[in-house]
Order: sequence, then C-alpha cells, then structure tokens
Amino acid sequence: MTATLDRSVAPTTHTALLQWVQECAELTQPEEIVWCDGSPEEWTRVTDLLVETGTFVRLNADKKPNSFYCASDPTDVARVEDRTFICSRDSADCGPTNNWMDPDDMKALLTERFRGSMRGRTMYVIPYCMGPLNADEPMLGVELTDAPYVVASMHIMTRVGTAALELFTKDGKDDQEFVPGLHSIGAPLAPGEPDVAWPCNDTKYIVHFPEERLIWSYGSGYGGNALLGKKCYSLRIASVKARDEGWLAEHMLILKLTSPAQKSYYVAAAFPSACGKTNLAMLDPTLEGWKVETIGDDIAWIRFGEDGRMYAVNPENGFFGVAPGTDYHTNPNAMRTIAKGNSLFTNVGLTDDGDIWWEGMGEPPAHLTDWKGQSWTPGGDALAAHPNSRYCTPISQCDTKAAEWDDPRGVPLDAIFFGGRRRDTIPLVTEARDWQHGVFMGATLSSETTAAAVGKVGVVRRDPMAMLPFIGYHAGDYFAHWIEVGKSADAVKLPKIFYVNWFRRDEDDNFVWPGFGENIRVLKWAIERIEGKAAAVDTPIGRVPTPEALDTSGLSMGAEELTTALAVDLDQWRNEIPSIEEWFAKIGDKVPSSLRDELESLKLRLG
Ligand code: GTP
Ligand code: SPV
Ligand code: MN
Repeated sequence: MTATLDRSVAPTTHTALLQWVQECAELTQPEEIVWCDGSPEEWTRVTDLLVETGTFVRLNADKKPNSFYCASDPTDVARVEDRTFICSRDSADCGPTNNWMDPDDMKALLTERFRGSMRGRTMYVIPYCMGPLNADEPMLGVELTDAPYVVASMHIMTRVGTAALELFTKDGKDDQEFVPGLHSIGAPLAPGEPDVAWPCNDTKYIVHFPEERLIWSYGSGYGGNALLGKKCYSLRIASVKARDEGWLAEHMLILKLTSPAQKSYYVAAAFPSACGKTNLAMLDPTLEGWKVETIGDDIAWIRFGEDGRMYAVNPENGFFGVAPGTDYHTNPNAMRTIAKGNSLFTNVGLTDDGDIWWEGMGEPPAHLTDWKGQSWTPGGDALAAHPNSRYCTPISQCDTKAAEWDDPRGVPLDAIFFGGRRRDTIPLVTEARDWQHGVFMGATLSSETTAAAVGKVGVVRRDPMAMLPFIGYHAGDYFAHWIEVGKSADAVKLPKIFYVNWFRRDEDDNFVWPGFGENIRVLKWAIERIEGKAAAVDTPIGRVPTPEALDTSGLSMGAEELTTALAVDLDQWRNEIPSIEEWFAKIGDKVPSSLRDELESLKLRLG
C-alpha cells in the first residue's frame, strides 16, 4: 500500500511544502507519511520502534538513562566524499575540489533511484530550524526521510518539530523559505520481507543543488550523509547563501574564554574532521583562573553585527562527537554530558552491563560486544569501537555551555584559529600578521586524513579552512569571498587569526604537545597577543611565542619537547612550498592575487 498526502491532517498550510511532500511521496511511494512534531512522546515512539526492529539497544538506565546503542552496517560508517556532489548550473561554480554533475542529469539519474525507494517504509516529514528559533531570519529546513534513526538524531541535533513548523507560516504568511532535503536509505521492503538492523544501499549519493538550495541524499544512514541539517545544509548550502549575502558558514567550534581578570573573549576554530574541535570547545583548563565555556563544536555562522564586528552563531542543537579518545582525562565535559543520558551511540562497544565503551575510555571491561556485533576481549586485534564512532547528545545538558549558546545575535569573535593534524612542519601556534595573511594560512591549511571520511587515513592533504569537503561552490571563489569579507570590515574590528597544531610528533612518534586541557596555554597566549601583552618572534611564516611568553607553569614536559613543539624548521617549510604551489595550481585562475602575493613573499622570506 502506498500513502498519499492527506492535506486535511497535514499540520501546515505552507503551499510549497505541501506540494513538495506530495511530489516526493508520489516518487518514493512510502507506506505511510508521518509529520514529526518534535515532542518527547515522538522520541519515545521512535526509539521504542528502533529497539523493536533491532536497530537500537536500550542502555542500562542506571548507566545511561534514555540512551541507545546502535551499530551501523560496516560499510556505512563515515562521510562519503567521493559520492558527494555540488550540482551547480555552471560547472565553473563548483570547482576542482568538488564532484560536479549537471543538475538536470543528476535529477534524472537520482529520480530513478528514489522511485519506489521508500516502499514498505514510513516517510517522516521533519520540519526543523538551524540556529535559534527566535532569530530575525530563522533558518528553516525540512528533511523527508525513511530512517527513524534520522528522526531520533535530528531530535537531538536540531530544533525540530512543531516549534519550527510554526515559523513556516509566521504571521499568516505561507511563503517562508526553507531548505528541502530528501533522504532515503535506498532499501525498500517488499511485502513480508524481513528488515535488517541498518538498512542502506551500496550506492550512495549526497547531492546539493546550490541555486535551488535543495538537498538529495540517497543510500546512507550515517550522520554526515543523512542528518541533512548538518553538513549538507549548514555548510554546503549555507556557504553558498553566505557568499551571496556577505557572511561566512564555517566548519568551526565557538568557545567563550574568561580570564582570571574576568574579561571574556570569544574564539572560533576551524580544524578538519576528527582534529580536535569538540575537545577544544569543551576544554577543561589546566591553568588556574581561566574558564572555557562551550557555544558550538562543529559549525559557525558568522555575520557582521551593527557594530562592525563578526558575530558567530552555532546552528546546531547537539554534539555529534568522535567517541574514541573521549575520556575523563581528555574531555571530562563530554563525559559528563553523555552521562546524563538522552543520547545515541553509534558504532561503539556495548558492555555486558548495558553501557558503552570505546578505545581511550579508561580501562576496558573484561568483555563486550564490539561495533561489528562480535564478542570482544581486551588485547586482541579488533577494535571495540569504529574509529569514527560517535556520540550524539544535546548541548542543553552540557554543564560548560555558555549562557549565550542559543542567543540569536551570536557572539563577537576576538580570534579565529585554523589548525590541522601534522606530525611535522607546523608549529604549536603561529599568529598571522593581518587578515590577508590569516586567510592565506587558512587557504593553505593542511592535515592528515582521518576516519571521519571513507578513504585512506593519515595522508596529508590541503584542507582549506577545514572546509575541503564542505565548500558549496568553487574553492577559489571561496578564498576571494574570505578576502572580500575582510576588506568590507574595519580592520581593527576583525578577529585576529592564528594557526595551531596539537599533533606534532617526535622521532618516537609520540605527540610532543600534551594537548587537551593544556591547550589553554595557547589560548592564553593568543589572548595576550590581542591585548598587546605577550611576546612573539617574527619568523618567515608568522609570529610564534618566545619560549617564555607561553605560560608553561606546572606543565610537565621537557624543554626539548617544548622547543620541538614551537620550532619553525625552515627546511621543512621550504619542502612545503611545492605542495602549496601545486594546490594553488589546482585551484587555478580563481586564486585571488592577494593570496598569490602572500605565497611569493613567503618564498622570499624562506630564501
Ligand atoms: P569532527 O566531529 O569530525 O568534526 O571532529 P572534531 O574536530 O570535533 O575532533 P574531536 O575533538 O572529536 O577530536 C578528534 C580526535 O582527536 C579524538 O580522538 C580526540 O581525542 C583527539 N584530540 C582532540 N584534541 C586533541 C589534542 O589536543 N591532542 C591530541 N593528541 N589529540 C586530540
Ligand atoms: C565531520 O566529519 O566533520 C563531522 C561528523 O563533524 S559528520 O556529521 O559525519 O560530518
Ligand atoms: Mn565536523
């Protein structure tokens, strides 16, 4: 049986929305259409259903109340960058770092994939809002999905349901814009056919039509591919909207830092996937008197305020954090947040007493069920948790959330950090001379690939502003937009830019910098630079702290390691130049001349 849209029970009069839901239902032929209201009852219904169908295991309520374990299909564990497309009308608007296909061709191809793809399943209509509901211009979206896992996840990650839907027809108007996103796991069920715990399709397409502000996602149930409010809307589509309107949509955490003098600062930081954003956003400082509060851990929308400063908003409502490595010693605030329950855990280990465990979380239990469903004991080769396993938990229950975390005005940025995962070359911290130099640092940012995307791990690649997989248009135009945004502002009001690397290693392959809570020392130096208080050495690549300027009080690390962490090795930098040149050559004519000038002057300074 195929459901048709019954407008008399649809909880909205929004004409374009009703029309689109009807078209998608006709195409995908679900058995039922359910409008999501975002209520706690709906959460209970959907999670109960997922337990019943074997997708979820309810965790022990004494350990993790109202929380669930789930294991994906072993082939559906991460973002699929080679299956991600920007289908701009003109291929020149997509650029060499994205996959492109003509939008009409893509629609023709995918229409056949979506035809009947929801047969035997329920189509959930999820109205949602990215960013606060009381924003001047609430950023609305609707995801149609046949995955109840997506419904449960969207409950945590976005403002979902009736409160969002009401904004679609605000003040009696039914013309509010929204970003439509059609998602199907691509696993229709024939009558009587038994389901599997994690249905998906071997063929995946994550597709964006930037001019239409439209998303089509097929074949995957994994977070970044399937929760369309996150990377698809808030980065790829939003970056295009931001270019058109003069703002920035970035892969950045946002934190509030308060000094012992009780002065507060706001910092945004762009690190590639699985390179430390969540950990920095929740940092537990090792320096007395300093306080860090969390505003966002993955995405920042940055607009100019009336005072000419840049204000950052976190469009999300939850954390979708990397599980492995998260522990009371590394990220106690994340541990406390998930301990309160109301969370989902995907591809972690399931302990025999109904709790979760992953690599890096203290002592392993004597036995557990690993993410592949196999019996697991410590000491073997198999991992308990997939390296890209994730916890999904509400920001509202994070003890260190800043009061401003859902303020629609956002917070005024004092500093922007770029950072990557590099075993050599990149010092612990470098200050840019000015905005243009900072944009050059961001545009040439490099990092070792991680398990957050399917593919080889540990390969150094350029990841401009940590946005390589997320820029919704041509990377060269994106660089030009960053330059323009800086030019349009009063230079003294712009955030200062820094480049950090927590991941430098010694000859024995150990990290030289202890990282995590100790990163407060780098934040402190940056703030003192902004205040004109800390010393720095001018080097060919920018300004780095003098060893005395970095507060190392109580830091148990050798002077030699500290020197290595801070070192600007000119030979390593000279080695870096050809790959930067290659990178600019790849981007081509659209690299702004100001960034080419930066490269030329860097070469001159390196000699
Ligand atoms: P996405 O959610 O994929 O965008 O990742 P993210 O940038 O939020 O990265 P996250 O903070 O989750 O960290 C990823 C991994 O890096 C985890 O295993 C962390 O334990 C580890 N990590 C984070 N900060 C540091 C650090 O300062 N030093 C070291 N050595 N590891 C870190
Ligand atoms: C990332 O990969 O940068 C993430 C996780 O934050 S995902 O939502 O899967 O993209
Ligand atoms: Mn991310």
